[in-house]
Amino acid sequence: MQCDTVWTNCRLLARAGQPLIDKGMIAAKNGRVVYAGPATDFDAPTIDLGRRLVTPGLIDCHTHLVFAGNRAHEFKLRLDGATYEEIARAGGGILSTVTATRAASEDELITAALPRLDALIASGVSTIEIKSGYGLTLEDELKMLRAAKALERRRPVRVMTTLLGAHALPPEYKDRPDAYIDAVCHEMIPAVVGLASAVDVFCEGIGFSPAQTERVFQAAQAHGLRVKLHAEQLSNLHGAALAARYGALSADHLEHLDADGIEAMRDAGTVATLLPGAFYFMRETYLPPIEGLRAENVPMAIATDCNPGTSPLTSILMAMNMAATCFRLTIDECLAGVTTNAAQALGLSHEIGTLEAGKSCDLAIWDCAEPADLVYFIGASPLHSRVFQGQTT
Ligand code: DI6
Ligand code: FE
Repeated sequence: MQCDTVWTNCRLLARAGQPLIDKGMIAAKNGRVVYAGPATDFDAPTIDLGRRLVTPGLIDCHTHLVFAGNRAHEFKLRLDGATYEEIARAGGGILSTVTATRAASEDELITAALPRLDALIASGVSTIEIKSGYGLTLEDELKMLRAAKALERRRPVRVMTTLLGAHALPPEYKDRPDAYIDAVCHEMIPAVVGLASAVDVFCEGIGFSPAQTERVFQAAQAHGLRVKLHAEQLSNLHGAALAARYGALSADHLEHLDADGIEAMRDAGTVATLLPGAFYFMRETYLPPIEGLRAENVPMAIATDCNPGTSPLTSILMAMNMAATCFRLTIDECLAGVTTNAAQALGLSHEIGTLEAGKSCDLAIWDCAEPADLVYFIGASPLHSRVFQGQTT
């Protein structure tokens, strides 16, 4: 079998949940895996990994990484007792980040995002999803999506972009949410074809209604775009069931998800993306129905939800630790949450998420021996090195 690089002498986790291969090896050609399994003979330049643990490159399948400014001042207000909703209704919250992001140039947005991206890469990430949603005008949403895509040219990472024009009601459309949804459907969605691969909505009391969400989904599908949803985060609007009806890639947050929603997601193959960083940072107490999702074999993904308001989190390892500690996910579920299931939440199961022949050769090489170590440690990242599309970076 032809290959141009071999990595050997490692403890290999080719797929989360599968047994660790103690004497593992990965061979690649032109950036794609041709073999991943027990060590065998290959005639190609070989890199000895010194018994280190190797996993697929990790995937952060839900972030709002591109934004200007920060909201530490609001964090202080919440520590003093204010609620997220109160701050939002007083014109702060998402809209304060909108003001800063509108005032920033595309280059300034890229510069501001790079340190956050570098932190995620240092925690093992090789693929990241980045949403717009802090522009709320056609020009500023496009600016955000271009800045997100530009990060792929600045760092060895794969960026999937999602339009989240329906994130909050901009001041220009105060008291006219349906008119704003018209703009999202007729101006933004047609304009992002080729720049974004999915469309998302914040379906919530302080966001948009299920009826408005459905209009956005219909426009997205009419333009060949997949859909995702911020659903059941603060209340139960049955958004997850609606998203499943439209074949959504994922429904995300889900603290207030009910049994009907779980069944709808099961039947549609919609991934449940858990965002423990927002649960922790917002000091939520309402737990997502993990047992119900587990019982119905709904794939569970884990992401940082990196954003300035509810989850200023820049470590996918920390997100796994929180999912285990706060939501009681198992070690295998945590690893599947940032590999196999996260790939499915991005519609990329054919390309990433496991190490098998034909897929992109994205490796995370760790200074530890056991997968549990990646979930157990809080703080420093044990990442030793990484390979992206077959290239050591
Ligand atoms: N839910 C969230 O937690 C974030 N967006 C959303 O729809 C919050 C975004 C922010 O507060 O900036
Ligand atoms: Fe989010």
